[in-house]
Amino acid sequence: NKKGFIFDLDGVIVDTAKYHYLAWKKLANQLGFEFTEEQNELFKGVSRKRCLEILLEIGNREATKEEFDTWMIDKNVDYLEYIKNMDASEILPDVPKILQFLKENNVPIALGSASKNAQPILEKVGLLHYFDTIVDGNNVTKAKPDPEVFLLAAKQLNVLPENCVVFEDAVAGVEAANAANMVSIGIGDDKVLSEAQFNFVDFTEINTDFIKELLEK
Ligand code: G16
Ligand code: MG
Repeated sequence: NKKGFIFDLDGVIVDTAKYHYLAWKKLANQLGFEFTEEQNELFKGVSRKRCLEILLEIGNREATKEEFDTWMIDKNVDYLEYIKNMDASEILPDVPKILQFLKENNVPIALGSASKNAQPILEKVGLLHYFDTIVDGNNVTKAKPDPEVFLLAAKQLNVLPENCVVFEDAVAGVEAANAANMVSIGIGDDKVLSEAQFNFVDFTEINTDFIKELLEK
């Protein structure tokens, strides 16, 4: 039974959460309220539209349809400015080691991200060539915790969902992987990601023997 590996982007491959945070904070401040890093946790793995809805709830602000659309665009323009100069130095530790090991073992690899900016980011950091397919905010209609993004990735890899392994840093993403009947591996705080089947602080804690075991299961 052929295996497939699916990686989330933000918080797993690169730490773009800090740039998303800066862009949302700028918008919040323009609208006259504060937005904390703690509140930003709720935004991880969540679609841009849903993020703005939550932000407006936090600030107790109403928006017309027109304002809503404008603010989504404003946030993304700022975000793109923050990530403009991203390069390989922003890849999280030991991510290339795992990707390389999977490639050497001919394991198909997918990206499963909520972000509409996923492909240009992978290009900037020089990891695009590892991915056999990219499923992101441009291809899915239902956001995590809905399993759509991961099920579509499995389909495109031509691997059964139960033979897929997902790396995720967000609660919504771990829930999505579990709902897809995949092996969920939480990257980050195990108290936050308690629903994950396995948990590691980051990829430096994952050795290739562990990956081999997953491949042989
Ligand atoms: C990411 C981030 C979210 C962000 C979403 C949409 O998801 O974690 O904070 O809101 O993408 O991003 P964009 O505005 O670039 O389309 P993931 O699934 O990669 O962690
Ligand atoms: Mg993420």
